Amino acid sequence: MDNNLCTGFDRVGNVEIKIVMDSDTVSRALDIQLSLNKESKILVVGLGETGFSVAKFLHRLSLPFAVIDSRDKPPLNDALLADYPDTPVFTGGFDKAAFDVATHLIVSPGVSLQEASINRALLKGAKLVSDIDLFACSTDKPIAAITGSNGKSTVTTMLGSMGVASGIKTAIGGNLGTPALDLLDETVELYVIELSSFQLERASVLNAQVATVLNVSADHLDRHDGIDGYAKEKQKVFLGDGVMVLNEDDSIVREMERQGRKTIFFSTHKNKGFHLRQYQGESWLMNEDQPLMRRQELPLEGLHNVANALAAMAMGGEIELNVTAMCNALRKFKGLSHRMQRVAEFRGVTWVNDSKATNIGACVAALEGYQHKVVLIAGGDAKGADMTELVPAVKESAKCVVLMGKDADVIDSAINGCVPTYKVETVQQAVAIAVGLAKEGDSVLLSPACASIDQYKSYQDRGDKFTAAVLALVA
Ligand code: UMA
Ligand code: ADP
Repeated sequence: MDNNLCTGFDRVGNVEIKIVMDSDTVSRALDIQLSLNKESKILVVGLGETGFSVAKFLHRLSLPFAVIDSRDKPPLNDALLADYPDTPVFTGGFDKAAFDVATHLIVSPGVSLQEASINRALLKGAKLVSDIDLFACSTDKPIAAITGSNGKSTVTTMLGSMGVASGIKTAIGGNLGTPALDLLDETVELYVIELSSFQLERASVLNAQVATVLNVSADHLDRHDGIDGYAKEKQKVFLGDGVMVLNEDDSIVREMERQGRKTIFFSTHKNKGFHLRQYQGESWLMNEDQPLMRRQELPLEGLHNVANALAAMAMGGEIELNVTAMCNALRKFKGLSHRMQRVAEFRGVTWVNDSKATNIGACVAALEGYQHKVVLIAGGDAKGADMTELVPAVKESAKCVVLMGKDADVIDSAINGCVPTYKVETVQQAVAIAVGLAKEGDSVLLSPACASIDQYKSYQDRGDKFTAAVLALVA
C-alpha cells in the first residue's frame, strides 16, 4: 500500500486509538455536542468492527461503558475481553435492563433502530449517538464524506488515491471497511469517509469540508421509511456547512441543493459543473470550460464510472488537490474487485463479476453499459425493493436472465415473460446453465440486483464462488 494511504491500524496488539486533538479538547467537544461525559451511562450496541472501535475510543478517554450484542458470540467478543477484561458485556439478546439505565446508545450500523429495546430507550429519552459523531468530534482535519446508493466505495477509493497522488497523507475508511474511529491519527491530513444510510441515520455531527450524495435509488427499504425516508437519511451527509457536491442527472439528488450552501454539480448528460462533453472531436471530462482529461484515458467501463470520476474530481477540487495529480490517479485507477470485474474470456464469451450490485440501480447501470445483449445472472435478497424497476433495462440489454436465491420468484414475476428466465439454486449452477445460453460475442454478467445474505457470507463470497466456477470451466 502507498505510504500516504492508510486504512487504520492493526487491531490486535495495537489497541491504542490515536486522537488527533488532545483528549481534553475531544472530551469537551463530546460533552458540548453530544452531552457525553463521565456521568453518562453509555451502552455500546453491537460488537462488530464498529462496536469494537467505539469501545477502544471510549476506553482511551476513560469514559465508562457497557456493550450489548444480540448474538450469542459476537465476532469481536474475545478481542474486547482480552483487551478490556473489566468491560460489562451482555450477549445473546437485547437485555431490557441494560437499556433501561442507558443515557446514551451508540448503535452499530448493522442494528436496526426499530429493535424494540432500542426504540423504547430512545422514546424514554436516551440519546442516540453514532461512531461517526465521535469521529467528527475528534478531528479538525478536513473530512470528505461520500454517500449514495451506488459508487460510494469506488469514489472513496478514487478520491483517496487522488489525495495520495497530491502528496497528502490520506486515510480512507468508514463503510468501506476500517471504522472511522480506527483511522484517527495525528499525522493524517485528509480523511475520506464512505458513509452508509445506516451510519448517517444515527449521526448528528459531521461537518465535512466537502460531501456528496452520488445518487439515490431503492436500497435497504426494509430498514428505511420508503425512498423518501432513505433519501432523507442520505442528506445527513451534509450536516454542517461544507461544500455540497450533487449529481445533476439524479432528480432526487438535484433537489437536495440548499440556499446559502456552496454547491458543485457533476453530470454525464449536461454541460454543468464537472461534466462530460465533446471537445475538439473527442469525449472529455471537463470542469466548466476547463478540459480535465479524455474519457478514453479512464481505465474503467461504463458511464457510471465517468460520473464517479467527475464526482471525485469535484470533491478533490474543494480540498485543493492538484488537478494534474487527480487526473494521474484516475488514469491508474483499475477499479475494485466484484464491480464490473472481467473474470475470463472463453470461447468468445466474456464473463463479468459484478457481485457488488446489491440493488437495482447498480444492476441497471451495469446493463446500460453494454452495446450488446447479455446473459444476466441475478437474484438473492431483494431487501423489499420493487423489482419491476429492473425491467426496462432487462428488456433492453438482456437476452435472458438466470435467477437464483430467495427472491428469484419476485424477479421472475416482475420480468413477466418479457425475456426468457431460468431458475437455479446456486451461483455455480447459474454458471453451468449460462454456458449453454451464451453464444460467441455475448457476455455473461453476474449483477444480482440483490443482497447475498440469503445464501452467501457476503457479496465477496458470492463473487468468489462465481469466479471460481468460471475459472474451473475455462480450465
Ligand atoms: N448484528 C446482530 N446483532 C447485534 C449487532 C450486529 O445481529 O447486536 C448483526 C447485524 O445485523 C449485521 C452484522 O451483525 O448483519 C454486522 O453488524 P455490525 O453493525 O456489527 O457491523 P460492523 O462489523 O460494525 O460493520 C459495519 C458495517 N456493517 C454494516 O453496516 C452491516 C460495515 O459495512 C462497515 O465496513 C463497518 O461497520 C466499518 O464502518 C459493511 C456493509 O455491508 C461493508 N455495509 C452495508 C452496505 O454497504 O450495503 C451498509
Ligand atoms: P457502493 O459502495 O455504493 O456499494 P461500489 O463502488 O462498491 O458502490 O459499487 C457497487 C455497485 O454499483 C457495483 O455493481 C458497481 O458497478 C455499481 N456502481 C458503481 N458506481 C455506480 C454509479 N455511479 N451508479 C450506479 N451504479 C454504480
